[in-house]
Amino acid sequence: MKLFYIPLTRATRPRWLLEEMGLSYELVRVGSGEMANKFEYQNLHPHNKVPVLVDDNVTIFESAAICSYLADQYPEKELAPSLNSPSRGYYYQWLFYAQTSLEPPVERYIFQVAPDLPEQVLPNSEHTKFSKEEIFQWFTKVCEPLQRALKNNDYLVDNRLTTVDVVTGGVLYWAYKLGLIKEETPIKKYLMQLIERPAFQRAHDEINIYKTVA
Ligand SMILES: N[C@@H](CCC(=O)N[C@@H](CS)C(=O)NCC(=O)O)C(=O)O
Repeated sequence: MKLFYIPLTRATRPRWLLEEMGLSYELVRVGSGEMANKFEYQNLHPHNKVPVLVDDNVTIFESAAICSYLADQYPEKELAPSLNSPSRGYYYQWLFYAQTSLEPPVERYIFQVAPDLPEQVLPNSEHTKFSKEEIFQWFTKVCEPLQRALKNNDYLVDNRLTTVDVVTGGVLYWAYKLGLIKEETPIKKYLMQLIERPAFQRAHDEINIYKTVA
């Protein structure tokens, strides 16, 4: 299995999950902005982005899709509720919430604090008109159901670690690094315990020597 990867990007999420699962995988480090020059790379990702997972004949892009695929391929790792259990509904709920509700204000905030990103990463059309304060309020509002869900629970589904915590934790880790999570809230407590996990630490160990895409 190969994971095409850039440190501290969304590619860290499937890497963290692979570490939680204890699977062996090859990390293929690609340089930011470099993929467009490697014509083979577009066969892997239509927008020349990371992550991409290549598992035998299967090539998948989209970080949350990769994570979901891995959880379903290895049910014995118990990182997703079984298909027909009621918990599966909550699992989908939080998975989609992380991608479609929680991540947008965090991404917008990155664009706000780093407006000089290269055009390929931050197209001119994406330059934000929101202030930092407006984005912070948007993020705080979006977090409300998460705060409630985590008030009396350590994890989002069945009170044990599932793939949804990796995807959500990945988004929240960005938010934390950007300074969007400061107050002592259920979300902060949840994130701090995720950060302490050895698999999280291994996935964020950027001193390994990576292969570069050929
Ligand atoms: N929704 C996609 C987003 C993929 C994406 O935007 N990847 C960024 C890193 S977080 C990337 O590859 N940027 C490098 C570049 O554009 O050169 C996912 O979750 O996989």
